Parts: sequence; structure tokens; C-alpha cells
Amino acid sequence: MHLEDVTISKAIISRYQEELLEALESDVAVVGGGPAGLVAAYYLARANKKVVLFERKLSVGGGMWGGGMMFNQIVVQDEALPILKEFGISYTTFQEGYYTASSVEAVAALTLGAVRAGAKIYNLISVEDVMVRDNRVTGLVINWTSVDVARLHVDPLSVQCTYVIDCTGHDARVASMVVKKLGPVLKTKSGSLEGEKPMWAERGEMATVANTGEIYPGLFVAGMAANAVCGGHRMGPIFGGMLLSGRRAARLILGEE
Ligand code: 48F
Repeated sequence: MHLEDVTISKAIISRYQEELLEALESDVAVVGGGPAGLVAAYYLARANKKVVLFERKLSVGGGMWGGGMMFNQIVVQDEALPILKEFGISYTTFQEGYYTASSVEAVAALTLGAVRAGAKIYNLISVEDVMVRDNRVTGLVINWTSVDVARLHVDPLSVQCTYVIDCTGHDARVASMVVKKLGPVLKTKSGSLEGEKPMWAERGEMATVANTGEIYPGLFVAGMAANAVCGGHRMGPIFGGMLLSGRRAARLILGEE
């Protein structure tokens, strides 16, 4: 078969344009494609919500790929096993209550699960600001990550959504933007970001799930960002809390909790 190079280009540009137009209005915009974001996107899309996920890097998966110190295994505890099973991720019992899984398989399965459930993933796009109307987050301001990296002076575009979930990990980027633009308005002790506490897996894991929730009207926080916002401990390469937090954010938005 004869192949036209320019037809390949036309196919990519026109299909991507359609996909990007779809992103302009959604029920839920997830910021960050780490484990918490992918799981939240999956459960929301499975419940027929229109979900878009923006990831600033080339690949989704966030901090999961590297396991602990680049040993590409993750640890998951009892409470999160149902989520591993839901995504068909194989695991091995290390000792009672401690299970290991391949971080590569885990990222691949979470990503495929979210996409097959209907979530649209947009990689290489950074969220750089929020839209706020009548004291509620109503959308996001996005730009190509390459524009940000190259420090180019290029104006961004805006997308509208009913809910935003900040799943940007340790930096809690969306929550930080809200504080920077509006002052200490978050539902935290100080109204600002409380900041992450030192490593303590047991406490950090529980806190990630407990801290998952709406921190400003229209803005939810999940995963490590929840602890950065609410002052929880970090926990390193145990990932059950991230999975449970993503599911909890979805359930809260769906009114199931
Ligand atoms: O950091 P990340 O994996 O967050 P998470 O889902 O999981 C945390 C764990 O990986 C680990 C841990 C577990 O014990 O502590 O750190 O809470 O994924 C966050 C994703 O958000 C992207 C970033 O590239 C990463 O893939 N991200 C960050 N800022 C932006 C963003 C932004 N402004 N716009 C879009 N994506």
C-alpha cells in the first residue's frame, strides 16, 4: 500500500484537535497522572462521568515507575488489595500484610484501566493556573509543558469543568496556585498548605486517605498532594494509600461517601 506522509500528519492533527476540543468541557479534570490520579480517573469514568486527565510529563505514572530507590517494586498493604485485583495487577505476598507488585505492571494496568473506562489522558500538558468564579474553582488554565520548560512567553488556553482533583503529588500544584491567587482560603488549619511531615509510612498512609477531600469549593485533593496540603507524613514506596485516596476522591465526587 502506498503511504502519504502528509496524510499521516493530517490524521494526527485532526484526531488530536477533536480530542482537545472534547477536553474543553468536562465533569472532572484530574491534574497529574500518578497512581492517585489514574485511580480517581478510572472510578469516575466507570461511573459515566466525563473525565479528562492532564499530565505534564511525557509519561503518566508519576513516582510509581521507580518503586523505591529505583528498585522497581512497590509495596501494597491489605486494605488496598481489592484495588490491585480490580485492575488485574499481579502481586506476591512478602509476609503477612505486605504485598509486592511490579511498578511497571502497576502503572501500565492503572493507565489501561483508566483509558478503557473512558478517561481521556492528555500528556505533555501542564496546568498553570485555575479559573475561579463566585468563590468556586470552575476550570483550569493549560499550556504545553515545553512552553513552560523553554520559558516561552506564550499565552495558555482554558478548560471548564465541574470538579478539579489535584493529584500532583508532593508539590500540590493546584492547591498552591489557589493560595497564591486567592490567599489562605483552603479548608486547612492555616487556610494555606500545611506542608508535608517527615517519613512515617503507617501514619502517612492513613492520613493520605483521611486528608482526601474538597479543600476549596470545586477543588478536591488526593494522593500525596492531600498530605502536602493537610500536613500528613510522607510514606515512601508503599502505594496502598495512593490507590485508596484516588478511589476515595472519586467516591466523594460521586456522592458515595
Ligand atoms: O507524584 P505522583 O506519583 O503523585 P501521587 O499519585 O503518588 C505519589 C507517589 O508516587 C509517591 C509517594 C508514595 O508513597 O509518595 O510520591 O500522589 O504523580 C503526580 C503527577 O502529577 C504531575 C507529575 O508530572 C506527576 O506525574 N504533575 C505535577 N504538576 C503538574 C502535573 C501540573 N502542573 N500539571 C499537570 N501535571
